[in-house]
Amino acid sequence: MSNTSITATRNAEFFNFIDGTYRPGSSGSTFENRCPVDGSLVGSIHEASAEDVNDAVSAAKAALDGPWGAMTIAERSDMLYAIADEIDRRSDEFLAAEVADTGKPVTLASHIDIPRGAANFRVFADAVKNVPGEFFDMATPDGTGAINYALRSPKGVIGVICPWNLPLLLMTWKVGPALACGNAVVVKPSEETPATATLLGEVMNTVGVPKGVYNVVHGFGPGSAGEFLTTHPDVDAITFTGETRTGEAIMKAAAVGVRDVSLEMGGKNPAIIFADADMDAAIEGTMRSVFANCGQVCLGTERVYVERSVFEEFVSRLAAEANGLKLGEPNDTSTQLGPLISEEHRQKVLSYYERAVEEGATVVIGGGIPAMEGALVGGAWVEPTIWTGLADDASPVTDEIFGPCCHIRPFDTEEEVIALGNDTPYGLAAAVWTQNASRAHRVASKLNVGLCWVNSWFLRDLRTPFGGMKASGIGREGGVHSLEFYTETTNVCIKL
Ligand code: NAD
Ligand code: 6OD
Repeated sequence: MSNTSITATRNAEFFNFIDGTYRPGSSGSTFENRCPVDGSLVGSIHEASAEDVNDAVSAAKAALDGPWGAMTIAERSDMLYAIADEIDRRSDEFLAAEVADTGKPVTLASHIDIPRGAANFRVFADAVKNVPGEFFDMATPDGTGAINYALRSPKGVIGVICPWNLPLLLMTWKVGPALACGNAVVVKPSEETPATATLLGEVMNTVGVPKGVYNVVHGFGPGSAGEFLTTHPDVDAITFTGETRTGEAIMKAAAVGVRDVSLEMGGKNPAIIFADADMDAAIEGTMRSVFANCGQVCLGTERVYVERSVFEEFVSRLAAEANGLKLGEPNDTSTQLGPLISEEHRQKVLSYYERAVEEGATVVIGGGIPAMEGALVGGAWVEPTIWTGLADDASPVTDEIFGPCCHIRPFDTEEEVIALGNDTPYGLAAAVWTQNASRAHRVASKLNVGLCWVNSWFLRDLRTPFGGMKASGIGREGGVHSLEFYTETTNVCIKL
């Protein structure tokens, strides 16, 4: 059963990857992985028991004392480049695996998910080599002085808990910097999307990453691998991406033993369109921010505020574009919109489609289940949907839905729209569309968000701080911010 190669498309078996070896869960428990395009079976996932998670954590701990812990930064950095190159070399397999798990169009996954999987290793390989150290020369009363310098060391074993919406991208966003800093990781992928994390184990073995440095345990959250990992006393820090509710549970678990957390969580992100915006660009950008990945992007827009003088024009243009979106098979390169991740998530999104009507929305487009054909009838499809006319406290305007939908509301003044934008428990991202640079700066500086795009959306420089305020998260990752989270610092003070 060891070192079993997975076939990423059908009848696959998704094993745990522990100490460099693929293995089933010790309890023998498995669960199904279904493709949301048509509900077909992708394969069977081997659930890790508490004992398996313990083995993974022990393997990670041992790796820190082995050859991995002895490597120089330059050697580790070279190894991260080798991982990235191998992902690129096997990008077709990663693409097939991601598409089978998520149903997202290949045109999206081949441009975003898979290349970013590789880039996340390269950027942190570079960062760790180039980050300067801290040094302070100090005077002392006896006149001889002292010098201070800060040493960085890995934090240890990092628990990496991942969601399903951008599985490889978001997992490597954590694993890349964690390994660059010399840590060992135990990854718990989402139960919906086991494939790319599992496949990455083969890459690690191919390029010679020492065993135990990268481990994968499969399962669910409470009472399963997620909880076993986050409550394990030998996990030194936990990095999490997912729902705010889950992040709260993980933060409680991390309090025992006072372990550090990095939490990237939900959002209810506004897009603000001023009348002086380049309207073509605003429509194109808002189409992406609302509908990309079928609305399942934490940074995506679900609240659109449009200056009153261009409100009607914006609504009708966005509706026309959204009506033209082509839903279909992921491998068809003309497909623009895939299904939601699962039937369970579809029920959640559809419940908001119903509530929007009950709470008084005008349904501009969509609002239901599209008429799919053939096998696709069994998939988790929903219509792209636009509403107007809801009150600011209506549930589709306040709750994160995570589907291909948005509410559009007119506004009159800059002050009003800043207040509307901030009227949410979340604080992840915003998009502001205006050609007035002073206004752009003023508004961006007053929105309580971790990321504010002006005249763009999801334009990413991986050296910049990424994360959310308020209920959207704790901490920032990206560039040196990741290095801060994944290392401990020791100040050495030498009296001269
Ligand atoms: P989720 O919180 O349901 O699950 C995420 C992971 O946590 C899964 O692996 C799950 O098994 C695990 N988990 C669940 N309960 C747990 C527990 N008690 N202990 C340990 N692990 C547990 O999130 P999801 O549905 O997979 O992803 C969608 C959510 O993720 C949305 O809210 C979205 O906004 C958010 N998200 C945020 C970002 C960001 O960068 N801020 C990025 C992507 C997704
Ligand atoms: O681009 C990234 O680094 C990142 N973490 C994106 C998150 C997208 C959320 O769905």
